[in-house]
Amino acid sequence: MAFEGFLQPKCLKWRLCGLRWQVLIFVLYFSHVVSGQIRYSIPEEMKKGSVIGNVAQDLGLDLKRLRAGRARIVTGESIQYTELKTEKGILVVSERIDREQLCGDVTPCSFSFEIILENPIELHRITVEILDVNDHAPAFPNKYIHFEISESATVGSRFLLESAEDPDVGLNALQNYVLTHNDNFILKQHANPDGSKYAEMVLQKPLDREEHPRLSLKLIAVDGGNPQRSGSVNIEITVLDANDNAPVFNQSVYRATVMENAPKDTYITTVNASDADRGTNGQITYSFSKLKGSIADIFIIDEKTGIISVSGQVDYEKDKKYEVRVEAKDQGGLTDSSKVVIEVIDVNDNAPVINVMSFSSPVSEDAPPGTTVAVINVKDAD
Ligand SMILES: *[C@@H]1O[C@H](CO)[C@@H](O)[C@H](O)[C@H]1NC(C)=O
Ligand SMILES: *[C@@H]1O[C@H](CO)[C@@H](O)[C@H](O)[C@H]1NC(C)=O
Ligand SMILES: [Ca+2]
Ligand SMILES: [Ca+2]
Ligand SMILES: [Ca+2]
Ligand SMILES: [Ca+2]
Repeated sequence: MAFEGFLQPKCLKWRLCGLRWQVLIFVLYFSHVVSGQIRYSIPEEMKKGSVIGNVAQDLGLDLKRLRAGRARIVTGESIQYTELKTEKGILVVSERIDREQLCGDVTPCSFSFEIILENPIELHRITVEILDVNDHAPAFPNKYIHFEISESATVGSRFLLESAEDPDVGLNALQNYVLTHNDNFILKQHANPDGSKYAEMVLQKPLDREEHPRLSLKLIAVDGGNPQRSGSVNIEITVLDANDNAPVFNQSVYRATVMENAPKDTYITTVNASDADRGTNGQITYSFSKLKGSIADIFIIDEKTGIISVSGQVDYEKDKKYEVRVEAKDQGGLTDSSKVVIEVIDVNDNAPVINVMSFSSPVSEDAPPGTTVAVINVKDAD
């Protein structure tokens, strides 16, 4: 029996004796103390002073017995959340009860304590279950999620999204993610091994930087509480360029004229191609394609500006019309071609050439008029 130890001289220090007393009380409790169990359920965050339950009634004790037995709460917890109002026999809230702080993810959430009465000793165990209230909205860690995605990303590409946190439990916790309507992405939701949910965007239709260089979407996380709460995060997508556009000439044929003998650097025409891509993917260089030897000596094209000018001798007598193919190429190697037709305008730069075919000589001075003196062939190149 516990008394034995208590009577031995080992119990010298007061603290040790105190400990023995506790042991003694529990021994008594388990042997012949009247005991009861009550369970109450209350929502978290109730105001201080709110009634949890009528303990006197529920234990079948009258108020006199409560007073006479000096009924009080015994708890091992550092915070005493409840207070016993002996004069009314009720248990009330004495401290803020935040379920999230008290239990975190653990469900059900409860705390227990004893109500003790003396003369004779009675112990009653009270358990208070704390019901969750939907007092938290799902929240994302950041206001923005930024992605840089190439327009060449293939359909089915996945982009993991940040998860939202909702410290409530059960239906009051995060239930669902919703992505604002858009043409390119759909949302896929998954569960982590611990049951928490996360989402990813899956590319459904290829992006096109030339059409939409930026996309703004919104991811919304909702819980299942009543009323429902939600949180959102903005998803900003910068679409990175891919070289998916070839240069395009603004005309299929460029027509121009040039005076023959035009001096070097005389302007003829400008060809112009555009490329919808960005940066080097849209940077165009111009060139003549596969020129026959002589033309290469006559015309030149500026690689950057597309200006075609004279670089050699334009001679109408050799060619009255030049047809040149021009090529535009972006830095990614995509090309387009067009035709330039240059007509040469004649300038009277040739004196008639007189060829004496035959000459009958000498001519006698009395030759009759009409006598053929010479056959002359006149040619004028102009
Ligand atoms: C090329 O042509 C387009 C129209 O076809 C025009 O808007 C642009 O300014 C031109 N570029 C140059 C360099 O002349
Ligand atoms: C094409 O570009 C050239 C050079 O800039 C310009 O002179 C011409 O007018 C443009 N043609 C068309 C059809 O826009
Ligand atoms: Ca809560
Ligand atoms: Ca919630
Ligand atoms: Ca391009
Ligand atoms: Ca592009």
